[in-house]
Amino acid sequence: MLKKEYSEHNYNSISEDYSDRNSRKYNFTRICVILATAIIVAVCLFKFVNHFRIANEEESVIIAESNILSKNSLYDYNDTCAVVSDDFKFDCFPRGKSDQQSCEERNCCWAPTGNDSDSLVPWCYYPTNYNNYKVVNITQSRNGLIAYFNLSSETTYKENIKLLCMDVSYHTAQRLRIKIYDAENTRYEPPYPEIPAVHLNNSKINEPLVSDYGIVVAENQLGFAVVRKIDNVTLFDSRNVGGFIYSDQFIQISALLPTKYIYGIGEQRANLMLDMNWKIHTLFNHDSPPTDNVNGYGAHPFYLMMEKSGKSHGVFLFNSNAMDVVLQPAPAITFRTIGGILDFYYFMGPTPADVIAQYTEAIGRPYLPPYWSLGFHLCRFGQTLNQVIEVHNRTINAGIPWDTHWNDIDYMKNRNDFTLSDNFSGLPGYVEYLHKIGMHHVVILDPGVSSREPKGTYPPYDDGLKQGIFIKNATGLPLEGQVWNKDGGTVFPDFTNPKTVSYWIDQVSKYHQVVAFDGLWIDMNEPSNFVNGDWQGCIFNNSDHWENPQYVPAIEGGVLNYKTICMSAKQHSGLHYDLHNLYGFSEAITTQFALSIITSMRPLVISRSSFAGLGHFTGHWTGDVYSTWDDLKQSITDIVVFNMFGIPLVGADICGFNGNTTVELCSRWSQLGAFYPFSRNHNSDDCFDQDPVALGALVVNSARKALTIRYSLLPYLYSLFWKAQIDGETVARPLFFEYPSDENTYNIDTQFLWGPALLISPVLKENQEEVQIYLPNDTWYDYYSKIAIKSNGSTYTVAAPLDTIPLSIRGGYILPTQDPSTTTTLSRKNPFGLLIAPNVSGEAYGYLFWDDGKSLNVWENGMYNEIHFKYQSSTITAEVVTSNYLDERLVLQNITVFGIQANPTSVIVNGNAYQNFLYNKTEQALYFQTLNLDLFTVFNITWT
Ligand code: MIG
Repeated sequence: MLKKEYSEHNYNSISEDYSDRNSRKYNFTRICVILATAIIVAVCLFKFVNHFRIANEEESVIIAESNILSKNSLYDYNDTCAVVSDDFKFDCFPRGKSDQQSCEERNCCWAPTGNDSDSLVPWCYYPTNYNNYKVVNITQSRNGLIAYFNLSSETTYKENIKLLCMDVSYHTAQRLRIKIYDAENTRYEPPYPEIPAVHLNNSKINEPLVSDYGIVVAENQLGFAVVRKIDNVTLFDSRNVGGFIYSDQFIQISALLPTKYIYGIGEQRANLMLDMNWKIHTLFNHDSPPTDNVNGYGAHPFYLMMEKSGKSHGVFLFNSNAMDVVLQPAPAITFRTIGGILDFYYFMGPTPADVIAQYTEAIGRPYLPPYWSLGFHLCRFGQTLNQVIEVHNRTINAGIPWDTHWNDIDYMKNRNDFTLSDNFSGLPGYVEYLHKIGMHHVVILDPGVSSREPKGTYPPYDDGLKQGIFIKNATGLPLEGQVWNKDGGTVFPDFTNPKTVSYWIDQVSKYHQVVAFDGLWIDMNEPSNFVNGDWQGCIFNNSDHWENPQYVPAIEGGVLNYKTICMSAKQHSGLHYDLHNLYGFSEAITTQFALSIITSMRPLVISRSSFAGLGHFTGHWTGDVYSTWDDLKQSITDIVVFNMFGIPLVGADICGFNGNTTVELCSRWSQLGAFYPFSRNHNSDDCFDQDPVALGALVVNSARKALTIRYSLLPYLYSLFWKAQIDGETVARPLFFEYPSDENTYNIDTQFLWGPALLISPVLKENQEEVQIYLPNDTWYDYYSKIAIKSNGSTYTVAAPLDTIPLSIRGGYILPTQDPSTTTTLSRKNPFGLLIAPNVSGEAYGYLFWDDGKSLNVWENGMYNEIHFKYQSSTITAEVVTSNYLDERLVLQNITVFGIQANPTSVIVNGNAYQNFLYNKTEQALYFQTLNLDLFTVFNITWT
């Protein structure tokens, strides 16, 4: 039989890794392995009935065993329960208090360990043979294989799905999709992001499938494993671990993992390298200041894992329902979701950068932000227009580089969207002035629209009602909650409804005629609600089914509609129960689209709530962080993790949002914040002012110094955003992305990189004027002193005066720069420069992407320039790869070359002798300051 041939072929190539694990922990009877090298047989027959009938005796015995467990036979207990060591116990009673009886009623093992409060090990856990499905009928399909899971015993969870189809498809050589769904009934699947199904080959019969992964499934067993073929490492092994359950409102799958080096799974305040010690990450979008163990604003069921070999892979569960993701020391992971289907994507890397590129290829590459949005932003909640203008003047007078002034809900009348309060009547004039001096303006929008204004006075409500675009309750009327709107009622546009697109464009564009904002800040879009559910409660048919299902993930408040709208509310694309985690994402897509239509420019949109794929449309800020040293440090992890989530345009509120800052904290935060990809100082309404000038000379100096460096490096930063858009690279990244074989870097959460080359090592503690930094094996140059450190992977102490943030440049790279100015509008007119940092072989490479910084679709239209730079054998050359954006002359004026041991005797620029260079012996740096070269023309600079 064809099937068998595959099995045998593949068994050989992957058997080693799991067979020894099997002999230790699992009792496999037969292993049937399916993988690559396949002939395509596109038949998927529903032979399950047959298979069910011919189930062999051995199988029946296993089922019987698990049933008699509840009778607590000692033999069975030893065999299937006692053998499970603590770290491998998968929780069979994740909610409520279990005891022996209730545990054994679930056919699970009961073993109290320690006392209730200090032991995290589950007392009630699955036996090794917990097997309520059997895999049957594995067949090859055109791009992978199909198998069926047959329900063999009911669980305590209601409505177990009788027959599941597992559809394994080989998308690319590095992307594998495993979709497990109800074979007989349609279930909810998220409408976005739309993941393009690319396929490995167009499959000529007999053509081997070349892929980095293998998939292991076995007839009459449960689960599957994903294997990295090249070294036979099992990356995700769900075979016979935990309790695989697939019921209507409780879907659970567990898997053993190869290491504990796991990153991602957000949004939640957590360590960079996640804690495997029985940690639960709950993904259910929620308005709460980032707090340990509390579900955050966004949902990203994605993780990246480093393997022992330094290789890396990623896993994405494409599911938008509320879920718990549990990490335990085995190491193992459990996904527990209350709806939708299991739809896994595996990304094989092998580098962490590759994993993210493969992930964003699936969920959508990051969008290219407008150039001005990479400048500094200033904002606060709780200010009058007069105060806004005061802050404006003092910041300008202090010479702080700055591009965008923001306004919070203060500008609104009665805190209603698309209105202007009387004391902000001067706002349109102020925005006009900002534009005149080359600055920009962003306003906040909440998704909720006031529902209790007098009829005919508030078009956003009247129009929306007429167009029927608000989220509805069971009676078909708009669900009414309460957010900021002073008049006591709020309704929520349903952004999954196509009609809402024109509604939103209409409202935003009318308002744009009043205040000519350049970007939108979308807040409260979890969606947040000050009442639970609806003013009237969630009085819907069968309401418990949705509001209070059998299993509720470990969310704050304990009730799904806590501080949000009813789960039973109706949206165009389904029930809010399923769509909740997509609300902010759907608003972000619509808002981005509306602004592009209205302004015909690349918009800036910053969203608080997010889901996988948001970065294709907007940026994100990390919400209401506290003005504490702890949250200052946490922001580094948050920024690099959101880069892994494909949202590189991300930042935390500089100096902290909640609570008053201190001068020193705000000084250090201004330094670090100058290196957030999205750099904005923002503050709460109940705090004293924290714009740099308000806090005095130290903060002003710190902000000015760090932001001046930022502005000079913007061409480098912008080029990184180009690479993110084109190739899915991260912009801000942790050290291990660049040094995946250096285990020392795996847990460094106090330093991060811009691209491959700029290392940022901020001070994160009070009263410190030096900082310990880790420098991986490479040549590094101190940004200020230019002194080289040839590190073999060690920790160094570097000076960090109160107004200075330590920065290092990595040998081997060329960074494009531009003389800084007080706005990007001005700095974009300045001459360019290059910082050249040679590696041990005296070489360096770099590139510049440049366009007008604001048009839509520049990449698609090819309206940009791409220039590559090379330094080798004391010669600098440029290669113009693309030069379609010719509106501005780009002048290269300054070059600084680090690590030059001796003063050159002669320098030749484009064939002519050049005298005007400067050599600094202490710095070992060579300077050119008056090159006046055209960047579009190939040049050559060489010296001896
Ligand atoms: O309930 O608009 O996270 O940045 O200043 C608070 C007022 C509403 C929360 C946002 C914060 C913003 C604030 N908003």
